[in-house]
Amino acid sequence: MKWTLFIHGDSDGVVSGALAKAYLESRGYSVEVVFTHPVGLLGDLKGFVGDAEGVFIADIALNELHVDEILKFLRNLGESRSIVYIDHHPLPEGIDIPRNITWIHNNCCSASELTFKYFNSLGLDQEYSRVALYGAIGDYLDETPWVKQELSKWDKRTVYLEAGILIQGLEGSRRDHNFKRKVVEHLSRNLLPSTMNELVEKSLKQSIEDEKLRLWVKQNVSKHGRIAYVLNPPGSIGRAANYAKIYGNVLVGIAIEERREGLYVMSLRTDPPIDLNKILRKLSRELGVNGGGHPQAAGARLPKDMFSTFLDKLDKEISLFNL
Ligand SMILES: [Mn+2]
Repeated sequence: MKWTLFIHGDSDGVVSGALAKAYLESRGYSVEVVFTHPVGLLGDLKGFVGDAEGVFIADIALNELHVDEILKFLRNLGESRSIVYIDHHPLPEGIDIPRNITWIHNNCCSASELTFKYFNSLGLDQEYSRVALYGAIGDYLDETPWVKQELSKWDKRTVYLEAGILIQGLEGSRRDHNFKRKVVEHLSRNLLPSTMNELVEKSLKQSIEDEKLRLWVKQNVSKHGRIAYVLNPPGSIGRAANYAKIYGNVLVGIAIEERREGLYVMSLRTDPPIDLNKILRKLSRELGVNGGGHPQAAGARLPKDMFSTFLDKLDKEISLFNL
Protein backbone atom coordinates (compact mmCIF):
# COMPACT_ATOMS: atom_id res chain seq x y z
CA MET A 1 0.00 0.00 0.00
CA LYS A 2 2.07 2.89 -1.30
CA TRP A 3 1.51 6.49 -2.39
CA THR A 4 4.08 8.44 -4.39
CA LEU A 5 4.24 12.20 -3.88
CA PHE A 6 5.45 14.45 -6.71
CA ILE A 7 6.26 17.81 -5.22
CA HIS A 8 8.19 21.01 -5.85
CA GLY A 9 11.45 21.40 -3.91
CA ASP A 10 10.71 24.82 -2.38
CA SER A 11 9.09 25.39 1.01
CA ASP A 12 5.53 25.40 -0.40
CA GLY A 13 6.11 22.06 -2.14
CA VAL A 14 7.98 20.46 0.77
CA VAL A 15 5.22 21.48 3.20
CA SER A 16 2.51 20.16 0.87
CA GLY A 17 4.38 16.87 0.73
CA ALA A 18 4.79 16.75 4.52
CA LEU A 19 1.04 17.30 5.07
CA ALA A 20 0.17 14.56 2.58
CA LYS A 21 2.70 12.20 4.18
CA ALA A 22 1.36 12.88 7.69
CA TYR A 23 -2.18 12.08 6.60
CA LEU A 24 -1.39 9.05 4.42
CA GLU A 25 0.88 7.42 7.01
CA SER A 26 -1.80 7.88 9.65
CA ARG A 27 -4.02 5.82 7.34
CA GLY A 28 -1.44 3.05 7.06
CA TYR A 29 0.14 3.84 3.68
CA SER A 30 3.84 4.01 2.99
CA VAL A 31 4.97 7.14 1.18
CA GLU A 32 7.69 7.83 -1.37
CA VAL A 33 8.74 11.37 -2.27
CA VAL A 34 9.87 12.54 -5.72
CA PHE A 35 10.96 16.16 -6.23
CA THR A 36 10.01 17.53 -9.62
CA HIS A 37 9.21 20.70 -11.59
CA PRO A 38 6.88 21.71 -14.46
CA VAL A 39 9.21 20.68 -17.28
CA GLY A 40 10.20 17.38 -15.61
CA LEU A 41 6.76 16.28 -14.35
CA LEU A 42 5.72 14.09 -17.27
CA GLY A 43 9.02 12.20 -17.37
CA ASP A 44 9.03 11.77 -13.61
CA LEU A 45 5.46 10.43 -13.58
CA LYS A 46 6.37 7.92 -16.28
CA GLY A 47 9.53 6.94 -14.44
CA PHE A 48 8.40 6.79 -10.82
CA VAL A 49 4.70 5.94 -10.45
CA GLY A 50 5.55 2.24 -10.65
CA ASP A 51 3.26 0.13 -8.49
CA ALA A 52 2.06 2.99 -6.25
CA GLU A 53 -1.67 2.81 -5.69
CA GLY A 54 -1.97 6.53 -5.10
CA VAL A 55 -0.32 9.54 -6.73
CA PHE A 56 -0.21 12.99 -5.14
CA ILE A 57 1.06 15.99 -7.12
CA ALA A 58 1.44 19.40 -5.50
CA ASP A 59 2.78 22.84 -6.36
CA ILE A 60 3.77 21.87 -9.91
CA ALA A 61 2.48 24.23 -12.62
CA LEU A 62 1.07 22.70 -15.78
CA ASN A 63 3.42 23.77 -18.53
CA GLU A 64 1.78 25.06 -21.79
CA LEU A 65 3.93 22.73 -23.86
CA HIS A 66 3.21 19.51 -21.92
CA VAL A 67 -0.24 20.08 -20.47
CA ASP A 68 -2.23 17.89 -22.89
CA GLU A 69 0.12 14.97 -22.58
CA ILE A 70 0.22 15.23 -18.78
CA LEU A 71 -3.58 15.33 -18.48
CA LYS A 72 -3.89 12.35 -20.81
CA PHE A 73 -1.38 10.42 -18.72
CA LEU A 74 -3.25 11.28 -15.49
CA ARG A 75 -6.58 10.25 -17.04
CA ASN A 76 -5.13 6.83 -17.88
CA LEU A 77 -3.57 6.47 -14.44
CA GLY A 78 -6.87 7.49 -12.86
CA GLU A 79 -8.47 4.32 -14.23
CA SER A 80 -6.52 2.14 -11.83
CA ARG A 81 -5.27 4.43 -9.02
CA SER A 82 -6.17 7.36 -6.81
CA ILE A 83 -4.77 10.64 -8.12
CA VAL A 84 -4.77 13.92 -6.20
CA TYR A 85 -3.51 17.03 -7.99
CA ILE A 86 -3.24 20.25 -5.98
CA ASP A 87 -1.91 23.50 -7.41
CA HIS A 88 -2.19 27.27 -7.41
CA HIS A 89 -0.30 28.39 -10.55
CA PRO A 90 -2.42 30.00 -13.28
CA LEU A 91 -3.61 27.35 -15.76
CA PRO A 92 -3.15 27.30 -19.53
CA GLU A 93 -6.43 28.17 -21.25
CA GLY A 94 -8.92 25.66 -22.61
CA ILE A 95 -7.65 22.50 -20.93
CA ASP A 96 -9.66 19.33 -20.45
CA ILE A 97 -9.45 18.27 -16.79
CA PRO A 98 -9.79 14.50 -16.18
CA ARG A 99 -12.96 13.65 -14.26
CA ASN A 100 -11.55 10.56 -12.63
CA ILE A 101 -8.96 12.38 -10.50
CA THR A 102 -9.20 14.67 -7.45
CA TRP A 103 -8.46 18.10 -8.90
CA ILE A 104 -7.91 20.98 -6.48
CA HIS A 105 -6.86 24.16 -8.18
CA ASN A 106 -7.13 27.72 -6.96
CA ASN A 107 -4.99 30.82 -7.55
CA CYS A 108 -6.18 32.19 -4.21
CA CYS A 109 -3.43 30.86 -2.04
CA SER A 110 -0.46 28.60 -1.57
CA ALA A 111 -0.41 24.90 -2.40
CA SER A 112 0.25 24.38 1.33
CA GLU A 113 -3.01 26.10 2.30
CA LEU A 114 -4.98 24.11 -0.30
CA THR A 115 -3.30 20.86 0.78
CA PHE A 116 -3.94 21.48 4.47
CA LYS A 117 -7.62 22.25 3.88
CA TYR A 118 -8.03 19.11 1.79
CA PHE A 119 -6.42 16.68 4.26
CA ASN A 120 -7.89 18.48 7.27
CA SER A 121 -11.34 17.84 5.79
CA LEU A 122 -10.39 14.15 5.64
CA GLY A 123 -9.22 14.12 9.25
CA LEU A 124 -5.65 15.50 9.41
CA ASP A 125 -5.04 16.99 12.87
CA GLN A 126 -5.68 20.74 13.13
CA GLU A 127 -2.21 21.10 14.75
CA TYR A 128 -0.75 20.80 11.23
CA SER A 129 -2.05 24.26 10.34
CA ARG A 130 1.26 25.55 11.72
CA VAL A 131 3.22 23.51 9.16
CA ALA A 132 0.94 24.80 6.40
CA LEU A 133 1.67 28.37 7.48
CA TYR A 134 5.41 27.87 6.82
CA GLY A 135 4.64 26.95 3.21
CA ALA A 136 2.25 29.88 2.73
CA ILE A 137 4.84 32.31 4.10
CA GLY A 138 7.47 30.77 1.80
CA ASP A 139 5.38 31.64 -1.25
CA TYR A 140 4.62 35.17 0.07
CA LEU A 141 0.98 34.08 0.34
CA ASP A 142 0.61 34.93 4.01
CA GLU A 143 -2.16 37.50 3.71
CA THR A 144 -5.05 35.26 2.76
CA PRO A 145 -8.04 35.20 5.13
CA TRP A 146 -7.22 31.63 6.20
CA VAL A 147 -3.55 32.42 6.92
CA LYS A 148 -4.46 35.49 8.97
CA GLN A 149 -6.99 33.51 10.96
CA GLU A 150 -4.61 30.60 11.62
CA LEU A 151 -1.65 32.85 12.48
CA SER A 152 -3.73 34.38 15.23
CA LYS A 153 -4.02 30.94 16.85
CA TRP A 154 -0.23 30.60 17.23
CA ASP A 155 2.47 32.99 18.39
CA LYS A 156 3.02 34.45 14.97
CA ARG A 157 6.53 35.74 15.73
CA THR A 158 7.77 32.21 16.34
CA VAL A 159 5.87 30.91 13.32
CA TYR A 160 7.82 33.41 11.18
CA LEU A 161 11.11 32.37 12.80
CA GLU A 162 10.41 28.70 12.04
CA ALA A 163 9.25 29.53 8.51
CA GLY A 164 12.41 31.56 7.93
CA ILE A 165 14.64 28.68 9.00
CA LEU A 166 12.78 26.30 6.72
CA ILE A 167 12.74 28.65 3.71
CA GLN A 168 16.42 29.62 3.99
CA GLY A 169 17.55 26.09 4.78
CA LEU A 170 15.79 24.70 1.70
CA GLU A 171 17.14 27.52 -0.44
CA GLY A 172 20.60 26.49 0.72
CA SER A 173 20.11 22.84 -0.25
CA ARG A 174 18.94 23.27 -3.82
CA ARG A 175 19.37 19.89 -5.48
CA ASP A 176 20.04 17.82 -2.37
CA HIS A 177 16.92 15.69 -2.64
CA ASN A 178 17.93 13.26 0.09
CA PHE A 179 18.23 16.11 2.56
CA LYS A 180 14.89 17.52 1.43
CA ARG A 181 13.29 14.11 2.01
CA LYS A 182 14.53 14.29 5.60
CA VAL A 183 12.92 17.72 5.92
CA VAL A 184 9.61 16.32 4.62
CA GLU A 185 9.88 13.54 7.20
CA HIS A 186 10.65 16.04 10.00
CA LEU A 187 7.72 18.31 9.13
CA SER A 188 5.37 15.38 8.67
CA ARG A 189 5.76 14.79 12.41
CA ASN A 190 4.96 18.46 13.10
CA LEU A 191 8.45 18.99 14.53
CA LEU A 192 9.85 22.52 14.56
CA PRO A 193 12.34 23.41 11.79
CA SER A 194 14.58 24.91 14.50
CA THR A 195 15.04 21.44 16.05
CA MET A 196 16.71 20.10 12.88
CA ASN A 197 20.36 21.10 13.26
CA GLU A 198 21.38 20.61 9.65
CA LEU A 199 18.51 22.80 8.50
CA VAL A 200 19.42 25.56 10.95
CA GLU A 201 23.07 25.51 9.81
CA LYS A 202 22.08 25.69 6.15
CA SER A 203 19.67 28.53 6.82
CA LEU A 204 22.32 30.62 8.59
CA LYS A 205 24.81 30.08 5.74
CA GLN A 206 22.12 30.99 3.24
CA SER A 207 21.39 34.26 5.01
CA ILE A 208 25.05 35.29 4.66
CA GLU A 209 24.92 34.39 0.95
CA ASP A 210 21.74 36.40 0.51
CA GLU A 211 23.25 39.45 2.12
CA LYS A 212 26.17 39.24 -0.35
CA LEU A 213 23.68 38.88 -3.19
CA ARG A 214 21.66 41.87 -2.01
CA LEU A 215 24.71 44.15 -1.92
CA TRP A 216 25.89 42.86 -5.29
CA VAL A 217 22.53 43.63 -6.92
CA LYS A 218 22.49 47.08 -5.35
CA GLN A 219 25.81 47.88 -7.06
CA ASN A 220 25.19 46.18 -10.39
CA VAL A 221 21.60 46.93 -11.32
CA SER A 222 20.87 48.41 -14.79
CA LYS A 223 17.70 50.21 -15.85
CA HIS A 224 15.60 50.17 -18.98
CA GLY A 225 12.48 52.32 -18.75
CA ARG A 226 10.25 50.86 -16.04
CA ILE A 227 12.45 47.79 -15.69
CA ALA A 228 15.62 47.11 -13.71
CA TYR A 229 17.78 44.05 -14.35
CA VAL A 230 20.97 42.24 -13.42
CA LEU A 231 22.94 39.65 -15.39
CA ASN A 232 24.45 36.55 -13.77
CA PRO A 233 23.94 37.45 -10.11
CA PRO A 234 25.91 35.36 -7.56
CA GLY A 235 22.84 33.55 -6.16
CA SER A 236 19.14 32.86 -6.70
CA ILE A 237 17.71 34.74 -9.69
CA GLY A 238 14.31 34.96 -7.97
CA ARG A 239 15.76 36.85 -5.05
CA ALA A 240 18.03 38.92 -7.27
CA ALA A 241 15.02 39.95 -9.39
CA ASN A 242 13.26 41.17 -6.27
CA TYR A 243 16.29 43.19 -5.18
CA ALA A 244 16.65 44.60 -8.73
CA LYS A 245 13.08 45.88 -8.46
CA ILE A 246 13.76 47.42 -5.06
CA TYR A 247 17.16 49.02 -5.80
CA GLY A 248 16.20 50.04 -9.33
CA ASN A 249 13.18 51.72 -7.75
CA VAL A 250 11.04 50.55 -10.68
CA LEU A 251 7.93 48.45 -11.29
CA VAL A 252 9.57 45.28 -12.59
CA GLY A 253 12.85 43.60 -11.61
CA ILE A 254 14.59 40.94 -13.71
CA ALA A 255 17.56 38.71 -12.95
CA ILE A 256 19.11 36.74 -15.79
CA GLU A 257 21.30 33.69 -15.78
CA GLU A 258 23.11 32.99 -19.04
CA ARG A 259 22.60 29.22 -18.96
CA ARG A 260 24.59 28.13 -21.98
CA GLU A 261 25.87 30.01 -24.97
CA GLY A 262 23.20 32.48 -25.97
CA LEU A 263 20.31 31.33 -23.72
CA TYR A 264 18.90 33.70 -21.12
CA VAL A 265 16.95 32.11 -18.25
CA MET A 266 15.28 34.81 -16.22
CA SER A 267 13.18 35.47 -13.19
CA LEU A 268 10.87 38.49 -12.93
CA ARG A 269 9.23 40.19 -9.97
CA THR A 270 6.63 42.95 -9.67
CA ASP A 271 3.79 44.23 -7.48
CA PRO A 272 0.02 44.36 -8.02
CA PRO A 273 -1.76 45.35 -10.19
CA ILE A 274 0.84 44.33 -12.81
CA ASP A 275 0.24 40.74 -13.94
CA LEU A 276 3.50 39.29 -15.24
CA ASN A 277 1.93 35.93 -16.02
CA LYS A 278 -0.54 37.52 -18.45
CA ILE A 279 2.07 39.78 -20.01
CA LEU A 280 4.59 36.97 -20.43
CA ARG A 281 2.09 34.55 -21.92
CA LYS A 282 1.21 37.24 -24.46
CA LEU A 283 4.86 38.00 -25.26
CA SER A 284 5.48 34.28 -25.37
CA ARG A 285 2.96 33.96 -28.21
CA GLU A 286 4.22 37.11 -29.98
CA LEU A 287 7.91 36.29 -29.79
CA GLY A 288 7.78 32.49 -29.66
CA VAL A 289 9.61 32.26 -26.33
CA ASN A 290 8.80 30.49 -23.02
CA GLY A 291 7.29 32.61 -20.27
CA GLY A 292 4.73 32.66 -17.46
CA GLY A 293 4.22 31.87 -13.79
CA HIS A 294 2.46 33.78 -11.03
CA PRO A 295 1.10 37.31 -11.49
CA GLN A 296 3.88 38.88 -9.43
CA ALA A 297 6.61 36.24 -9.73
CA ALA A 298 7.31 34.71 -13.11
CA GLY A 299 10.00 33.34 -15.37
CA ALA A 300 11.03 33.35 -19.00
CA ARG A 301 13.69 31.89 -21.23
CA LEU A 302 14.78 33.30 -24.56
CA PRO A 303 17.76 33.66 -26.87
CA LYS A 304 20.15 36.37 -25.75
CA ASP A 305 19.80 38.30 -29.02
CA MET A 306 16.07 38.77 -28.39
CA PHE A 307 16.59 40.36 -25.00
CA SER A 308 16.46 44.01 -26.07
CA THR A 309 13.29 43.44 -28.13
CA PHE A 310 11.82 41.63 -25.13
CA LEU A 311 12.68 44.55 -22.80
CA ASP A 312 11.08 47.08 -25.17
CA LYS A 313 7.88 45.06 -25.46
CA LEU A 314 7.73 44.36 -21.75
CA ASP A 315 8.23 48.03 -20.93
CA LYS A 316 5.40 48.93 -23.30
CA GLU A 317 3.07 46.41 -21.63
CA ILE A 318 3.92 47.80 -18.19
CA SER A 319 3.27 51.36 -19.39
CA LEU A 320 -0.34 50.31 -20.16
CA PHE A 321 -0.97 50.10 -16.43
CA ASN A 322 -0.46 53.87 -16.14
CA LEU A 323 1.22 53.61 -12.76
MN1 LIG B 1 3.82 27.33 -4.56
